[in-house]
Amino acid sequence: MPALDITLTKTKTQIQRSGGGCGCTSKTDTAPALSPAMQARIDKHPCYSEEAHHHYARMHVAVAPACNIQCNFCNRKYDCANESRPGVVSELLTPEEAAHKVLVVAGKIPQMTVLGIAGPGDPLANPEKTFRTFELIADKAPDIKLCLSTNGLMLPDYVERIKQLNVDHVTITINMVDPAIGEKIYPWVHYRRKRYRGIDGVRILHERQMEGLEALRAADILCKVNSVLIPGINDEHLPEVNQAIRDRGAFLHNIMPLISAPEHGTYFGLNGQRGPTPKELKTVQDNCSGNMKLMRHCRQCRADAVGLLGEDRSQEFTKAKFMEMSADYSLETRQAVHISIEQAKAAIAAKKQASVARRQAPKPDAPKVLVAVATKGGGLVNQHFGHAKEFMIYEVDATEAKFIGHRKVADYCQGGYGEEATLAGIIGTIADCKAVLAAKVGPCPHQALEKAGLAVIEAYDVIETVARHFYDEYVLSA
Ligand code: CLF
Ligand code: SF4
Repeated sequence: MPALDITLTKTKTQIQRSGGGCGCTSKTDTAPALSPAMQARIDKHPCYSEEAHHHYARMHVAVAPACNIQCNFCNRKYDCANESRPGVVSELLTPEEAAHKVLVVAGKIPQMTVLGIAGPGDPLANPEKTFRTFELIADKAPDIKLCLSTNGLMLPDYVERIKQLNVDHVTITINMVDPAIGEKIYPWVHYRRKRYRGIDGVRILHERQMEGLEALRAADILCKVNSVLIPGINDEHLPEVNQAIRDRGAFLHNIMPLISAPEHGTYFGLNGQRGPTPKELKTVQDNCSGNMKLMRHCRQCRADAVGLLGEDRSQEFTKAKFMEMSADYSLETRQAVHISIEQAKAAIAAKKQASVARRQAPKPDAPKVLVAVATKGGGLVNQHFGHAKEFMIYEVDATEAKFIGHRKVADYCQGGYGEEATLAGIIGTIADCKAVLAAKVGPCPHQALEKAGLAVIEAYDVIETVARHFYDEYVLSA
């Protein structure tokens, strides 16, 4: 793969000020700087490194069907909602089928660097299948990082085995550190052949999660904590969770929105429990930022997800398809691809640096603004507006352009035609932004976006460079 040619081809600035910035008052994610050794551990993990997620992919294999707890946001027909979008069903695989699938995908998508087991139930409620899968992959594809996501109930029993297998990344979903709050989330827990209902079960879960977290720290395994934000139940409690996990050495906190559509048949979905708005999510994330790294780029993947975060290539690798494909894993080819990705990353970093160096001194009252970016990955503005299924949202101010999340949308251009209602929905989703940055925007959406007060920036370049360019003109035009 050649190094990326990063060229600003066209930047059209039709900046309309529509009253101040977004009024954001977010704290910066000021986690302590990482040592080079720690940086190397996350450099190619798309979930643990925001930068890596532009370039490197992950895949999951669905080998773990059983679960040992009940979450009120989960329906057992579907994948584990702690690490997946509810309402998604994955095809179950044996460890041998899973290992074959990994080798196939590793050959076809050499930028896939991480294999995660995240369901469809809890991986540690299915320890033999989970660990057998890891063993097979470690043996045949030693450059692939192994990753595990669990509700934490059985984690203390398996940390030693996890360490032996060289699994360096473990996620625990922790939604509370107060069992009284947990009672509203977990109706029962099945532990050592006994079912515990209500607060008795939640206490066991809480103690085991804390114990597991400390055991991971003692074993020097990187731990990410996922927390599902449930408005009215744990929204005000999550800063306490954040403090507790930080005290026990968690590396990263991922606060994800509850998804509770009634058609998914979950307890919350059927009882009218709503999920948070993007603004509510950001507020809680901001309240928890400042002392540890916060993940804001999670896509709540399926238990058989394949590809870059934000793209879903799982349908290219269904069981019927991958069992017919040959496993053409090649360590040499993969290493060559990774070298060219690292070269592209270095070129992007140099461009970002140059755009910062060229900037004029910011005005003291310069606002923060949000911009919506259409990207296919690579850290670039490089996608047509009409093809975007999500927009990455960056918050830009006088000092930085910071990724703060993504918003899913229906793609506007289906079969070459754009639907007016779809366009209105997209504009509604990004209405709090001041600009759309895309490789190309058709005349019709262009007009509609400007009418809604969004500047349209057409460019093909590093995201931060385009965002900064827009911002400088936006502020200057004030
Ligand atoms: Fe998978 Fe999870 Fe490992 Fe990543 S996902 S097991 S840490 S390789 Fe990532 Fe997907 Fe979010 Fe999970 S975007 S749902 S955080
Ligand atoms: Fe469902 Fe996952 Fe909770 Fe188990 S841990 S009940 S699979 S969401």
